[in-house]
Amino acid sequence: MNPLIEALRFYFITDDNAPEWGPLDQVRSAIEGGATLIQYRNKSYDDSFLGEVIQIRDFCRQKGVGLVINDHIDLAVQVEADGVHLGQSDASPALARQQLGPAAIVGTSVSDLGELAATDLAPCDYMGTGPVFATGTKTDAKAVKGLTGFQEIVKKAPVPVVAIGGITAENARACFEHGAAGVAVISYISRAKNPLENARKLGDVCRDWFRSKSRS
Ligand code: 3NM
Repeated sequence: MNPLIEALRFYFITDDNAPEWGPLDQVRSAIEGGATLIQYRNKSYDDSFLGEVIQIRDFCRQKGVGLVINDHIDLAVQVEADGVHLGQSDASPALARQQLGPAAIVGTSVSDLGELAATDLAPCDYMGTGPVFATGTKTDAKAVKGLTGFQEIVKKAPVPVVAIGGITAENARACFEHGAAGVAVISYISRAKNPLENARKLGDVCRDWFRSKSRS
C-alpha cells in the first residue's frame, strides 16, 4: 500500500491548550497507541516553542512516524519536518510544494463543496475535511457536516480525505465506512484522563479496519 495512505489512517494533531498534557506527552501517548502521522499545531507559535518542536521531531523520527507542521512552512523547513498542513487562509499548497520539494507531505483543509471547487489540490497529497462531528477544539470550525455531508465531499475529492472534528474510537469506523482515508484527532487524546488508553482504543479501530480492507 502507498506509504502516505498508510500514514493517514490515525493522524494525531497536537493541542497547545490541553490542561493536563503538553504536546510532547500527547505525541508519546498517541504514537504508543498506534498513531501513524503527527501534526504539530500551535496557533500561538513563536520561536520559544522551537525546542518543543525539535523534541517532538526527534521522538517521531525515533519511532519512524512522520511529522507535519501546521501553518508554518518556514518552521517545517527549519526542523526538516516531513511536511505541512495548511488552512484556507494560510500560504498556498503550491508555495509549500515549491519550498519543501516533491517528497514532502502537503495537506490542506477543505470544509465544504464550495471550498473544494475553489482549492487547487494539485500540489496536495491529501485534504482534511470537517467538522464531521461537533468539536470544542476549533473555535472557528464550520457547521457540523455529519457522515453524509462528509461522504459527499469524499466522492468529489481528487485526493484522499481525512475526517476531522469530534473523532473518537466509537465513531472512527463509521468515518472509514463513509470513505475516509484516515481520521485526525485532537481532544480524544490530548484532553483524555488517560491519553494512552484512548490512543490504544483508536489505534485498534484503525488497525482492524485496514486489516479487514486488506483481506477483502
Ligand atoms: N479542524 P477534536 S475541526 C483542527 O473542521 C480542526 O477543519 C477542523 O479537534 C475542521 O478532535 C478541528 O478535538 C478540531 O474535535 C478537531
